[in-house]
Amino acid sequence: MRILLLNGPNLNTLGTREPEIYGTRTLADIEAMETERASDLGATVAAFQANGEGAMIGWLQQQAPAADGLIINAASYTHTSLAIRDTIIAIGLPAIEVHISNVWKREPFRHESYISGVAAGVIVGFGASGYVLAVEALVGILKEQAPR
Ligand code: CA2
Repeated sequence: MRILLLNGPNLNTLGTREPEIYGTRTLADIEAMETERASDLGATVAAFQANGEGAMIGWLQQQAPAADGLIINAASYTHTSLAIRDTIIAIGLPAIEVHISNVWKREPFRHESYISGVAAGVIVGFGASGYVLAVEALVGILKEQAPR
């Protein structure tokens, strides 16, 4: 099982500011946690972060043919990007949407997601641990799908 982990704009600066909202872990910490849990579960992780929508979409198009599932925190593009939604549909991989913060406790514009409607599930508000929960959920889905 090969899992794609895609993080969107500004998440490369995690751990440097607003720790009350986003915690103290860096993106490198998160990618390491994710890779370790995936390995326990028999999966590998290919991780990428980009600040631009085009780079995120290009990476998904390039990686998807050799992947089984996607974990995505599209950051602010969650609330704006029909293009990323269309890409998730096009690549056809089961996707788990993650948000570090509890978007439901925040501004109303964070309550809209273009991703949720095309995701297998959404994990919100558990901090960096949400990424670990996501890999567990995704591996569960992939094992269910696999022919016995
Ligand atoms: O809670 C999340 O994971 C978000 O996807 C984070 C996005 C925000 O626009 C979404 O509504 C919810 C923002 C990411 C900003 O990244 C930061 C990195 C370091 C410090 C502060 C913000």
